Amino acid sequence: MKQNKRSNCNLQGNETNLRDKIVISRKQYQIQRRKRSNKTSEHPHAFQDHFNKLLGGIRFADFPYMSIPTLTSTFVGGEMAIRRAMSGRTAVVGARSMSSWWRSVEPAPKDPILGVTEAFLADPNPDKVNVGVGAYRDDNGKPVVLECVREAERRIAGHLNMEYLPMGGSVKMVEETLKLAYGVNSELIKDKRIAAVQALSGTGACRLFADFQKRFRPDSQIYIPVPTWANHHNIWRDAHVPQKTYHYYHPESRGLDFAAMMDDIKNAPNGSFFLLHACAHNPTGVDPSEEQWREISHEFKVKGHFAFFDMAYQGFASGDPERDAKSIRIFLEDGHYFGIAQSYAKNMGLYGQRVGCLSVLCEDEKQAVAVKSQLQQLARPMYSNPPVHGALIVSTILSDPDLKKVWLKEVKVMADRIIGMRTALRGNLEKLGSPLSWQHITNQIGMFCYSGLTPEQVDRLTNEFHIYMTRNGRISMAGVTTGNVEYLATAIHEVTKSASTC
Ligand code: KET
Repeated sequence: MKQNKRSNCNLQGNETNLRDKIVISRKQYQIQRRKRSNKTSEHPHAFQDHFNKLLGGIRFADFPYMSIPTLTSTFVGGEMAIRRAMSGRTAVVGARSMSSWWRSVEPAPKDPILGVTEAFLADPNPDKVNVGVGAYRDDNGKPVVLECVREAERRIAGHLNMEYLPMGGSVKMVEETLKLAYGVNSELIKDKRIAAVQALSGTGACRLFADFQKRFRPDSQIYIPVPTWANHHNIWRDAHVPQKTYHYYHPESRGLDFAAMMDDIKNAPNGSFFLLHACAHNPTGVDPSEEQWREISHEFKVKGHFAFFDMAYQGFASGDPERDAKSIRIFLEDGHYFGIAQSYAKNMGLYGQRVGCLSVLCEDEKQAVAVKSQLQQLARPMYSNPPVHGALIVSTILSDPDLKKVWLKEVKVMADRIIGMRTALRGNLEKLGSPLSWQHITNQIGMFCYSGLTPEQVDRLTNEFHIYMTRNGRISMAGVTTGNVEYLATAIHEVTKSASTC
């Protein structure tokens, strides 16, 4: 009884407090608003400074296919949303009604890649074509489950428990994954010099590394190629690592701007972090040659730079995962310490299983143990431990020599189908009498064709022909089939025939 009385009393007290708070907060809010409006001449400046700092070395001119709002949200979106939310909060302090919690939250801009799939799915047109997301389709346009994966699933079914994996994930899967990148007989693996954890596919591996970089090299920046996979910018932005860019693609020659890239590598402060695509560069389909990789590796050595390889397409460049690891092997020969993000989304078709690996090459076993323990500590509060099923599929396939052979054959089949579609797309465009050169379609490698189509031409393809692709003109060749290649070529010809260049 006594207890009740006291709590009633408290309740009334709380209500009075709340009313007081509302009155006070309104007054404070008005005072703050007045203060803010007096400061208007100073405020935009302060914000501009902060904004510039966040943008780091980003040059607006490097991203002609992104509108200023998209560019802004890509690089500083999270930061701006938080600022907006915080300024909104001032008005509701002490007067939290259920409806006011998220009033200041505005819709996030659509993802430039996954947003394309959303738009494609919403289109009822039966002739629609999706060459947006980098996901492999068979020649009937259907998603593929590899035979090696089906066999692994048969073996796994009902035989294993669903207990948590350790924070670092499946040891067996990680071990097999390291062999793919560092070599089957790598001494580094035997000497336990590689700190490696299972990651939530390639994205998770990049993010874990970005967080690790921020925690242990808090003043560092990351150099990112222009262009790159759009999500790289989001990942390092959300990890609060300032971004710089380096030259990569040369639009006129549709090849690598090697000289400018080397200049940027030379001009970066010693000991800088660089993000490199290990093979099948996304979105350009342009990779350095072996000789160029050697030069890059040499210059990294001279400058003491750290290379972080994103290897999301091992096997998709040449059809052979071993050959596609060449860039990494060159860096190994030169004695670098680097990091790698690996993914089984594409080369094993395990997109939704989210299975990948982050590895960091260390000086010795002791350092590797320390680094791994820190990677695990970063993972623990984020997702605790990674999912088990995809890891089991991968370790089942790679630890059985016969099943591994089946996988290698299937990777080659996927890569070859894409190469065939490159020839077919180019051939169809030439047959239509396109006045433009489409040689780059067959010169480029990997999953994508960086077509040179402008954002306006892409919009026409979508609006008039129901063809969906990213606005930077990237065509996912994995979505091109013998059934849609002619239609695609006709539509591309239609939107480009009056252009002097594509
Ligand atoms: N790196 C690169 C270069 C990359 O293209 C992707 C995916 C990833 C990492 C991440 O893949 P994950 O599924 O996390 O292992 N790219 C395709 C899909 C996407 O945007 O998420 C794409 O570019 O279409």
